[in-house]
Amino acid sequence: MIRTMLCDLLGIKYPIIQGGMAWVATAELAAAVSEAGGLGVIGSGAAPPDWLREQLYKTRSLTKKPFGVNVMLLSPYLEEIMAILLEKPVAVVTTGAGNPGRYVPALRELGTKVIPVVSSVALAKRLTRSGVDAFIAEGMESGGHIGELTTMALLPQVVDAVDLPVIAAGGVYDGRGLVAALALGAVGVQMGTRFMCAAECTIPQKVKNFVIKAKDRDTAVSGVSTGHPVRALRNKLTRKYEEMEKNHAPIAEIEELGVGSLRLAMVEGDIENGTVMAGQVSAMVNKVQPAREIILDIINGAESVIGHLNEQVV
Ligand code: TUI
Repeated sequence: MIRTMLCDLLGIKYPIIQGGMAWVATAELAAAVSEAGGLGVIGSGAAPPDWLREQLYKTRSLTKKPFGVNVMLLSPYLEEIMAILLEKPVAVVTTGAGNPGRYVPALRELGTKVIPVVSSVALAKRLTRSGVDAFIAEGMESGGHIGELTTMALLPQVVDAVDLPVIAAGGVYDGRGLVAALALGAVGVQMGTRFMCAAECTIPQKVKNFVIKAKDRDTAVSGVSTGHPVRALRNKLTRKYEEMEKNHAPIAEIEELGVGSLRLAMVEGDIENGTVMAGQVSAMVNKVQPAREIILDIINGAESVIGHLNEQVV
């Protein structure tokens, strides 16, 4: 049994947080992860407020355990999304793609733990002053919107720079990843890609199969030239990005490619023309499993790794 202070901070059994993936992390997945002893997280992405209200209602009907909501700070509905989270507080709010500073006091006032995802030391340092509860240090192995540093380099730097608990994200798949994160000073992990293939995850089977089929070099980073790098599984759309970026197409034209493309993949199941955001560990995902099985595999794996570490050093 692997427990850390993160378990006490969030009221969960295992130090595992599910990534708040837009269009992927719905009530069904979040509730299943929370029921299994991790922290399930609804990914509100750029979804309208009514969608979030419905997901919150559904999650609360499926679990009485703590769960969270990820707020994507570039959402066109940001103010309305925050208003919902202030009206009916959740245990945890994670944030991505920006600085949540001005929302922190009101959320904390209601007892909501605020955990921003950071991809740089500078942002983590800036945010310590706004009163957040912990950080998720996310390396560029992750799927979706990413920074420049790898988890291996970023995580210990964030751990050294701040006095708050740090959770590792990016490149974590199993017990080995959890133990590695703990060794680098993290108190737990956040995992997205592996939970895409949870049985309870509502994305089309076609998308799950695409992740399962992926090999080590099958993700690509698009949008570096626009300042919004995104990692996704290689397909017709990422090849189009590559072509346009090579030809120095206007930034607006490149950004246009991405509009609506995440929904196209994750809801419509169009794995060629949509953006199938997924991390580098896609290659390790080889089957669909219930969320509970995923979590127990990670925890049992981590225990076994810890047990064998001493024998490994000769
Ligand atoms: O946010 C993510 N991953 C995401 S968000 C997303 S949806 C999206 N929609 C439109 C454009 C881009 C993405 C898909 N995947 N991960 C957490 C994360 N946050 N990674 C990097 C950051 C980040 C980046 C810049 C956080 C803060 C930041 O700058 C803030 C500042 O003020 O300096």
